[in-house]
Amino acid sequence: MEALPERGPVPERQFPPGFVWGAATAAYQIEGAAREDGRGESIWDRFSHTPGRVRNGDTGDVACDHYHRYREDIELMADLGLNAYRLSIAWPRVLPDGIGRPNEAGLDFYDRVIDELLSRDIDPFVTLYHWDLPQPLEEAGGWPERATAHAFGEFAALIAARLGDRVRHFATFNEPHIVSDHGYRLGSHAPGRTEPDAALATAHHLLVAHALGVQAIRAEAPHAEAGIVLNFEPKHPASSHPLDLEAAAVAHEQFNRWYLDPITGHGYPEDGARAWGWRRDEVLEGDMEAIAAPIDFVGVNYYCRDVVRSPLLPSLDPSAGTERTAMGWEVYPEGLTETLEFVASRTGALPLYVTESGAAYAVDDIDPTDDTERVSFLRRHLEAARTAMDNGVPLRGYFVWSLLDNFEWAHGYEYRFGIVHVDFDTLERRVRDSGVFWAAVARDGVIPSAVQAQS
Ligand code: IFM
Repeated sequence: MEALPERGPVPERQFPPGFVWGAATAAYQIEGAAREDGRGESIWDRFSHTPGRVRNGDTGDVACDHYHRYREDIELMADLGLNAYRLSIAWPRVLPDGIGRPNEAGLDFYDRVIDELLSRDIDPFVTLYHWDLPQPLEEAGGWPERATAHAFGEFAALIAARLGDRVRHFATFNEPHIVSDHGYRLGSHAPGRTEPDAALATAHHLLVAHALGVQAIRAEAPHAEAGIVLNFEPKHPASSHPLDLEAAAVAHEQFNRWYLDPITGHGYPEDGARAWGWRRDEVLEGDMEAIAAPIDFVGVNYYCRDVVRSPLLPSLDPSAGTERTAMGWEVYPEGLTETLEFVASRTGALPLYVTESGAAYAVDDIDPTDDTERVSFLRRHLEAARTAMDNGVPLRGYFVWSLLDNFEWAHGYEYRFGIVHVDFDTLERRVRDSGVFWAAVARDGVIPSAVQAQS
C-alpha cells in the first residue's frame, strides 16, 4: 500500500476543473443477493448455474455482496475522493418478470444507493442495461425479438421516473456489441446462443431499445442527460497484405462502427453489413431516424487494440513482443487516443467520457494491494486520454474499471480488475496502490509523476 504523492501540479498533464473522476461497476458483477427481496432470475444467473459455462463454476450469487455492503463501498469511494460512480441497475431486481409489476424492494435498494452517493457528493452515472436480461424475457425469445426492445423501454421509463430527480446521467446500454456478439453469435456469454442471424437481429433491437430508452428518459427525467456506452478496439492489420487490410477494415465496421454510425445518423456501415450477409429484415420504417435521435453524451470503453489477420493467410502469433495483461489483452495506450479521436470524428462536440478503462493482473502473493503494473497501465492510459484532449476531443471524465475485483463474466473470479482488492472468502476490501494512485489523480486533477512508497 502506498501513500498519496505530494501535491505538485504538472501543468502539461493537468485535467480541467470539473473533470469527472470515477470508478465503474455493474450490478451482476458486484451485487450478489441474487435471490433476495424479490429479485427475479437473469440470463446470467441461469448461464452461470449451467455446468461448464463459467470458469470454476463461479456465479454472481454473492459476488462482492455489494447489495448488503453498499454503504461501506460508497465510503470507500468517498475516501478515494471520487466525484462520480458508474453503476448499473439489475433489471430483474426491479422487474422480476422483465415487464409488469415492479418490485418495490428492488427499487428501494437503488433509491438508497443513489441517496448515499449524493450524501457523499458522488455523482451517480446510471447504466440501465449491463447484460442481465430477465430470464423470462429470454424465454420469450430474448433480444432477437423486437418485443424485448419494448420491454426495455418500459424498464427505462420506470427507472427514469424513480431516479430521475437525482440522477443526472443515464446510459441506455453498456457495450451492445458484447451482448449481440458474445451472447448470441459466439455463445461465450449469456444466454449462450450461437445463432448468427439472431445476433444480427439482436444488434438492431438493441439500438431500437436504445431509441426507446432515450425517449423514456426524455419523458420521465427531463433534467437528466441520456447517452450510451460503446466499446472500441482499434483494428490494425497484421501486415500490409491486401487481405489483412481488407479484414481489418471490415472488422472496424463490424465492431467499432456498427453502433456508433447509426446513433450518429450515418446508418449501418455497408461493407460490414455485406460481410455479415445481413438482409436488414428487422429494420422497420422509422427505426433509423429514431436511433439517430440526439443524445447528450457517449461513453467510451477501451481496453486494447486488435491486430487483425485475414483467415485466408497463414496465422501469426499476435502476442510476440507485446506487453499483455493477465487476460492476454495487449497494453496499448495509444489506442485510447486513436479511439477517442475516432469517436469524436463522428460525435463532434458531444461530450465523451471514458466509461471503462482498466486491466486484469495476477494478485500479488505477498501483498494483494501491490499492483505496480496496474498503476503503470492507468498512468499511461490517462496520458493517452490527455493527448486526445490536447487534440480537441471533448472528454469530460474518466471512470476506471473497476472499483472492486468482481465477477468477470465467463472467467468467474479468476481475473481481477479492481483498484480495491476483494478477498472472496471474507469479502474484506483493501485499497490497492492503484486506488491510491487514482485518489491522487482525482484529488489534484493531475497525473502524478511518481507514487511514494509508504514506510
Ligand atoms: O468486466 C467487463 C465489463 O463488464 C464490461 N467491459 C469490459 C470489462 C472487462 O472485461
